[in-house]
Amino acid sequence: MHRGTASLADSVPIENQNSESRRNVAIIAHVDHGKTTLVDGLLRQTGLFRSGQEIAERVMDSGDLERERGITILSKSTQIEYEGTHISLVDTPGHADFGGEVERVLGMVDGVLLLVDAVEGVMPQTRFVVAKALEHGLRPILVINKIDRPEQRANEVLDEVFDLLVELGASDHQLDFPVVYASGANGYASLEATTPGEDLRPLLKTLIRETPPPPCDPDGPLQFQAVTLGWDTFLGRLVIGRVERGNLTRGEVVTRVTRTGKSEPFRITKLFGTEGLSRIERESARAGEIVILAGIDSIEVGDTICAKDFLDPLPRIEIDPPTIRIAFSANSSPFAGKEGQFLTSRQIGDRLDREALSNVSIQIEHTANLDQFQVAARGELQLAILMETMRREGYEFSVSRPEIIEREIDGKICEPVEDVVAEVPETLSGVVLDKLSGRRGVLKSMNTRDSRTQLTFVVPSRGLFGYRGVFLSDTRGEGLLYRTVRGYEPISAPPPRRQLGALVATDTGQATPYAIFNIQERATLFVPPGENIYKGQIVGENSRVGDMNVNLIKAKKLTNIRAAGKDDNTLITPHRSVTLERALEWLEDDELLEVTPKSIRLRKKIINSDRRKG
Ligand SMILES: Nc1nc2c(ncn2[C@@H]2O[C@H](COP(=O)(O)OP(=O)(O)OP(=O)(O)O)[C@@H](O)[C@H]2O)c(=O)[nH]1
Ligand SMILES: [Mg+2]
Repeated sequence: MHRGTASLADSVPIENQNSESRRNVAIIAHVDHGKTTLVDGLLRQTGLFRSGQEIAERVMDSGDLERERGITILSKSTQIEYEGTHISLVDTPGHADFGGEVERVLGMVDGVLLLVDAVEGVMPQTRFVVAKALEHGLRPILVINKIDRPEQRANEVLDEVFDLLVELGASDHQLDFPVVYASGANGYASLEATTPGEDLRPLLKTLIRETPPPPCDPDGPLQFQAVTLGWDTFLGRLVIGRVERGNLTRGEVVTRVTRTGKSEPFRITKLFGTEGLSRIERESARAGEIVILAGIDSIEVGDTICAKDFLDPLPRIEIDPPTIRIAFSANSSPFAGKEGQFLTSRQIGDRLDREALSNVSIQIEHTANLDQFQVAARGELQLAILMETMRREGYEFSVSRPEIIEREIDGKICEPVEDVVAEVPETLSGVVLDKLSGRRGVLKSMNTRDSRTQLTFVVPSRGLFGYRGVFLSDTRGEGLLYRTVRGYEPISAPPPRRQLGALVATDTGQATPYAIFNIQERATLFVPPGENIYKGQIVGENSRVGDMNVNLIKAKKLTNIRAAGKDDNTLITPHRSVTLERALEWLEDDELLEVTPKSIRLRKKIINSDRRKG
């Protein structure tokens, strides 16, 4: 099974190494600052891509949705070897909704590479990941990345990071962090901002020198915490984590300790380490190593695996609570059951429960209504990814409008508030300022460089509901918007409502070009001509306040009306297709989002227009 390269073939078997020659490091940063690309560079540098081997970009982004969207969703680890030191690298997501993925892996590393883009500098999620690293007592190695960019401003970025650490209460030791300047994409690093390096060795050397080896007691009784769960068709459930104490041996009987303190013995049937992109079978692993084991199906992230005669569970993994909640139920639309494979509430509930076992930042509440499940998460994107994953697996369901989760702090009801950074062409800064101020945003700073303006705000999560769509259209796709939950503050005002009404179909049938043509001046359509629609379905957005009922299947003889793209004589405006993220932001309380493997439709909860008010 060994698929390593020459440099690895000569090395000492991993089993025989002591913890001095081992480092466990997580790579953390704001979204897009280059974490996954840097891992490619490090794999290449240490020879784990064989020469001539065709490798995809960003190999750690191995999930389908990660590849399609070009973002990291799950934390994943790989191992490289450099001059006799084995380094486990944990790549983490930078998007705020997946912050729980960063939190859950920090317990198994002894150092972090904090990447900061040499142009963008400190961003909201930089602050979040630094705060979490400091809480874990870690001292970051600052990697000012993308130093190849001509507009780089490494010196200012270094000051920004220093100020951030001071603000977050870092210790003197943490403030004395090492700095490396790098270009992950070009595969070089340097200790000087002004001299580009030749390769990534300066970074590897700094990493090995500045990261402590894992604390390690190989002779004590076994302790191993499940940090990630995976699945393999042949092996079943895979459990990934770090051996905190003692040894793990294949074939050994060990005990799992659950959240409630219950214990369950099982036999370790397989044990693996990772080398580059391959899984390497192992006989044993010792304290300090990150490994994968099989042999137990029912396990939850945070459970400890202990020696069978010495139960000593580690503290559960603590992460920030979810901020939004949504209700999942079986699809009850007139088109229900036509496109999905798993339809019943029971199937949906089981699938959601399974998600919560492996995804620490998702919580499922079964409600008094047996057909409805409240799913709590860290943001709309996280929910959209869960929904997309389920529909690809064949599930069909409906969801309600997300709601913000309030918390009581010191007797006061509080709501989450977020750090928001909008980066837009200078001429558009006014409209962003107006709209966010109108949503209870407080402007913190505003800087213009090279005719791009960066505005930073603190805004309640509630106020941001539905804002992304508004921002995209206000900035015509030329703006960037980042948000990260910062904390909780007492509630100050009710949430804003959607400004524009829904266009609701009064009849079931096929949407006709004629009917669409007649309404398109007054609404933005969500469906193209020819689409099957049902009574009560939301087929567009009204251009005004208030809902509008419309007969979209009305036919009349077609003379000059043709579908878009067929002819110069285009009369039908292309429709705006419904995406999961935009739909979640758009929904109102009396509406539902219907999700099937083939379709995403919006509808009114009450199908009959005469029974709906307004
Ligand atoms: N100029 C330049 N661009 C880079 C560099 N490294 C990465 N990029 C680009 O930055 C973008 C994001 O890179 P990723 O490696 O996916 O960033 P990430 O931090 O893993 O992103 P998330 O996991 O989604 O948070 C891609 O378009 C890369 O091509 C670099 O060293 N220089
Ligand atoms: Mg990534």
